[in-house]
Order: sequence, then structure tokens, then C-alpha cells
Amino acid sequence: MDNKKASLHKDIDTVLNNYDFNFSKAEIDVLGNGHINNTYKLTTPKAEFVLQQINHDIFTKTIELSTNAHKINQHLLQQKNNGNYPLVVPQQLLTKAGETCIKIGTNYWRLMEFISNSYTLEEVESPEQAALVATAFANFSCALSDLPTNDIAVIIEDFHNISFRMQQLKEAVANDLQDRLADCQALVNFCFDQQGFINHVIDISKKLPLHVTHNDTKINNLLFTSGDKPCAVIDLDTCMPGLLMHDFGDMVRTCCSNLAEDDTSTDKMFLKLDIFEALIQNYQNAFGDNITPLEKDSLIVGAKLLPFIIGTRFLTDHLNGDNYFQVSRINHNLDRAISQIQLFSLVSEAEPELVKLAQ
Ligand code: ADP
Ligand code: GN1
Ligand code: MG
Repeated sequence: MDNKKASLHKDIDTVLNNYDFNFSKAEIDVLGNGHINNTYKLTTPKAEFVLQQINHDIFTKTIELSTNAHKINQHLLQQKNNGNYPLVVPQQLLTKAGETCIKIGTNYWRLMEFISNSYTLEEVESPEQAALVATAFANFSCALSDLPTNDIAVIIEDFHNISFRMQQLKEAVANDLQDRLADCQALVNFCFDQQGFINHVIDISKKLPLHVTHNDTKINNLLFTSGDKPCAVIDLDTCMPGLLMHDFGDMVRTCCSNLAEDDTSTDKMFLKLDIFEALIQNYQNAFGDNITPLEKDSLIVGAKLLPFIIGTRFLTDHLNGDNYFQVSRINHNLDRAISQIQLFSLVSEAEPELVKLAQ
């Protein structure tokens, strides 16, 4: 075992000693492919768990993060007991001292129930499956609709604020810390040319009501069980007050492209319109009267905004030297930015058709 691995195992042992369970025979495997935290599966003879090291550089409000998740889980459980929430609610375990997370050295950790026989998908394969995905994420938001937004902490300020993200891009361009600007100047210019769209987003955002939203509704933040049926919404790290269009937009971003988030074969990219139709129809239906007409109109704005905002964030991180999103190859963030900005262009071009599909 190398030093890094040994030190990781030592930290994990220290973390687990704080929980009231016998982990002496636990097997540890790496889980998932998130861009920020490190997540592990613990398998013991009696039960399975998810152990997560929360990236404290990014999630500086770590205690608020796990407290939010705890409050949300409690609320969802109550809704479930009242017959108002159909999905499973994976619980965060409390330490012996009753804490929602634990600090070891400079790192924060938390432990959650692992939902047995569950798995994630990176792609939606059919409109029927998309309908289930949209309904699951809408059920999640509906069940939280009576949780006051003031009770939930803001975990990352201005997370989906387009003005803030454009300002960050502007600073990254001005600094050009890694001398990378020349190779992506055209993409940068394209982003700054979208001021008309940006103004529209700013305008509509002011008129929309706040909900407790998930803010990272990627398809791989939904657990599925046999028959590819959604069984639980996971990754509550960025749950905080937000807009429904953001959650809808991230679903579209990760379900409606035929290519992966970092695939640069942009000439081969297309939008899966049948999937989009299933998403928007079922999302709106699941809300019933709990969504306003303006919120319904905003869903298509969200579908354009999420690829754009995440594309600009990848581009900013590329210019800054890949400090935020984990990368696994040279120019990985640039590739992600190219792909997401192309997706933004495709969604924008398809807008008249998308509006019809939403009727
Ligand atoms: P990240 O912040 O790294 O995206 P997630 O909370 O999404 O972390 O977890 C990473 C992966 O771990 C998920 O994609 C899923 O495969 C698995 N996972 C997370 N929570 C659970 C759970 N409660 N039960 C089963 N698997 C889970
Ligand atoms: C990050 O960690 P992960 O993969 O769930 C990011 C999201 C992005 C996503 C892009 C806190 O989510 O905002 O949409 O990558 N999370 C944070 O795939 O920045
Ligand atoms: Mg995740």
C-alpha cells in the first residue's frame, strides 16, 4: 500500500470509529464519477454504506451542507409517511455525538445508507424512462414545496447566477493564468456574445418564486432499481433555495444530448426531442397546480441556461488551471466547455420546436 492510500485508510478508520456500528470487516470501493467529492462504498457482512469525503475547498459550508441534507431527509420521510412521496429516502447516519458530519484533520466526512440493488445511469434510453426521471425529480421538489426556503442554508452563494458566472469568466480571461486563452478565444467570445440571452435570464429570474431545489439534477444523481425504475434522489450537496427552471434545465442537459458531457465530437451532437417532450410533459404534469404559468414558460429558459452556465464554468476552470472540477485528461475542462456550449446552441436553435413540445 502506498503512503497516500495508507493515510486514506487511517482517516477512514478514524471516521468510522465515530459511528455506532462494527465496521471491522468493511470492504471499501470507490463509487461514482462526481467531479468534486470522493465517495466510497463500504460493504460489511450486515449492511452497506456510502462514505463521502466532502471537498471542503468547494463546500466551505460543510456543516450547513450535511445539516441541510438531514433536514431535507426528515421532511421527505414525513411526506413519505403521509403518502406524499413515492421514492426511498437514503438517510445520513448521525455520529455517536449526534453530528451529521465529522472533521478529521482538514477533511469532512459523512456516512449514508446505501440503497441495496441500486445503480445510476449516465444516459436516458427511452421516452418512457425520461417520463419516470422527470416525475421523480418533480416529486422531490413537490414534496419539499412546504419546507420554508429560509430553513435551508445557502451552500454556495450565486451558484446558478449567470451574472456572477460571467464575471468569473471575465476575471479568468483577464488573468489568463495558464496562457490558455489563445486556444479558446473563439469560445470565450461566443459566451460574451450571448448578452441578449443573459439579460432575458436575469429578467425572468427576478420574477420567479424560490423553492428548495436540488440544483444538480444530473441523470446520475438519481438511483434506479430493477427494471430501470427511479428509486431515490441522491447527492443533496447543493440543495438550497433556487428556481425550478434550474433543476429542469440540468435534467435536459444530461438527458437530451446523444453525447457525454465531455464529448467534443460536436458535429455529431443532436438533441433527443422525444426525450425532451417526455421530460417537459411529465415534469409539468407531476406539479399539477403547484407550478405557475411563468414557471412553466421558464422551463425552456432553464433548458438553455444550464448547458450555458455549466459550459462557462468549465471554461473558467480551464483558464484558471483546473482548480475546481476534477479532470482526468489534458484540456478536459475545455472539452466539457466545448460540448456544453454546443449543446446550448442546439437547444437555442430548437427553441420553437421545444415550445410546441411543451404544449
Ligand atoms: P458526488 O458528489 O461525487 O456526485 P454522489 O452523492 O452523487 O456523489 O454519490 C456518488 C455515487 O455513489 C452515485 O453516483 C451513486 O452511484 C452512489 N451512491 C450515492 N449515494 C448512494 C446511496 N444512498 N445508495 C446507493 N448508491 C449511492
Ligand atoms: C458538479 O460533483 P458533481 O459531478 O455532482 C457541479 C455541478 C455541475 C456538474 C457538472 C458543487 O457536480 O454544478 O453541474 O459537476 N457541482 C458543484 O457535471 O459545483
Ligand atoms: Mg453525484
